[in-house]
Amino acid sequence: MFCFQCEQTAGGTGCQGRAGVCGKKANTATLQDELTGALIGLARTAMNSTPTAETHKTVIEGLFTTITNVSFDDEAIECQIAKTEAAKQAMAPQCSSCASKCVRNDNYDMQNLWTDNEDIRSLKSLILFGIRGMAAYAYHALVLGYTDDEVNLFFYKALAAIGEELDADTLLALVMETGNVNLKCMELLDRANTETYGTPEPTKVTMNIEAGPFIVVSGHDLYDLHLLLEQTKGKGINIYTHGEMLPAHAYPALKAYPHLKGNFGTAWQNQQKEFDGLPAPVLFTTNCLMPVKQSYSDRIFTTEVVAYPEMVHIDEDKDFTPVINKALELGGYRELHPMTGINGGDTLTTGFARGTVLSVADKVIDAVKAGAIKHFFLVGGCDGARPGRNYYTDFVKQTPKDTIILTLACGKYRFNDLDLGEIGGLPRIMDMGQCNDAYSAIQVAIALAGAFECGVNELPLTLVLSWYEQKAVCILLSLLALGIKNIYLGPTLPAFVSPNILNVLVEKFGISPISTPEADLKKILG
Ligand code: FSO
Ligand code: SF4
Repeated sequence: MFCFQCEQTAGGTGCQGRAGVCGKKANTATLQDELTGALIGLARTAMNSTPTAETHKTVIEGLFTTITNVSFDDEAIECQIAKTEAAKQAMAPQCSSCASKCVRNDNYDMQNLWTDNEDIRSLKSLILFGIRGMAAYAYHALVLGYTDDEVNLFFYKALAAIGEELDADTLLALVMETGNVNLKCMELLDRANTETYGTPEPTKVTMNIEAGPFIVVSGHDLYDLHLLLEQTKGKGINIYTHGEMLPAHAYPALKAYPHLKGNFGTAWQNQQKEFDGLPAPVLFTTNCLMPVKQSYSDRIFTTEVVAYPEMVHIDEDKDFTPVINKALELGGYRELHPMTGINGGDTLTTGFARGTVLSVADKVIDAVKAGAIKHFFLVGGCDGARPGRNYYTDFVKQTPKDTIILTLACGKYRFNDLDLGEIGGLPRIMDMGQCNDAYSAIQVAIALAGAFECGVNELPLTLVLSWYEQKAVCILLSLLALGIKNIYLGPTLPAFVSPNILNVLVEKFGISPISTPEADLKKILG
């Protein structure tokens, strides 16, 4: 196997041998490559044909399947490969019986990519990993009935390009296009979420778990959470979010359910410890699922493209009865179970998406003009297991009192239980939502730049990002496509970015690796 798509890749260079650091086995990695190769074959066919809504769905699901910590299940991946082949066959039925093969629609052997010139491999990896992340967002929008043909058709263009011999300049342009299209995709998901569930409102969320049966819901998919809330109504079962599902509490149509009680635990990488002995089932709607430990293996349920061998998978009919029955059988804690975040706080506040922040834009602008707010930091992205990620906790703790910290995605669990006080009635830490709510952060930055009549790069705003998997890749590409400069990135730089391509990113965009909170803060604040 060879895989270097995430931040924890072995030795900082690539996972090889029998299994990856994430627990993905060699055979699974090979099947994921086969699936990607088949998706390139499908894209090649689609470029000269008319893909349907069903074809788009197949591509979106296929790409989403290959994101880190989504599918560990060979059978599910084989099924996805068969689906991809069938979609191709539907577009070009003559291909399979053609006597004079033109190879134009053939699947691609991913070994060609992994063994290519390192700069070409690097650029193509940025595109491939970027569209994998984007596919997850397209999926969440699609289940709510939102889709965009510019986004859909770009998947084919990008996939087909990975199978072509293209020069670095052409690929670099496509890397930027990936960022631009992902911005559209995040906007689509923002629209899907807010039109369906309302504009997020600032909401305090407890980490304490009440006595009685409960279900923990992890991942990003609000639609799955909604369906589960409906199906558990009046059953005496409470629902707790986990990881990236925390911002769901802020959506009016979801917080209206009285049995949506609070948030269980912290970021994804702590799940093996936090789920040990859990008297409740956990439903995974997306990443990040870790290899399941024996001690809680009877209580993990998956849905969508998330899959793990032997765990019960809830199909598209979305009948959550097995999860509900498991919650009733396990019965939950006998009495209130106190839990805290990593800094000891037991309350998390979320819901500062663009709607809320822009509604107090005047207040924010006045505070900046009066000198009460000196600087904004966007400290966001993924969490992960590396010890170096303490940087983000220390960084936030050390920010001066006249600065605001905007945050999003699961990296916030490093500091979202801290109370850093307020500036003019606004909390100093504002959680804008999930990783895809980077769209909200971008909208706020653009609005502030408009109010101060300057460019986004001239604002007193610095982005300090943490990355782990492929959604972070597509978000980074969107920020670069917008021309945002001087981003701090950590905890390490992606293994798939070659030294030459890194030079391009540093020269064009001033990307810096994080160093120490002290040194970086000194550099930023002068
Ligand atoms: Fe985190 Fe996992 Fe949202 Fe990622 S839970 S790491 S960027 O999946 O998607 O922030
Ligand atoms: Fe390794 Fe990450 Fe790939 Fe898993 S997803 S095999 S940890 S590089």
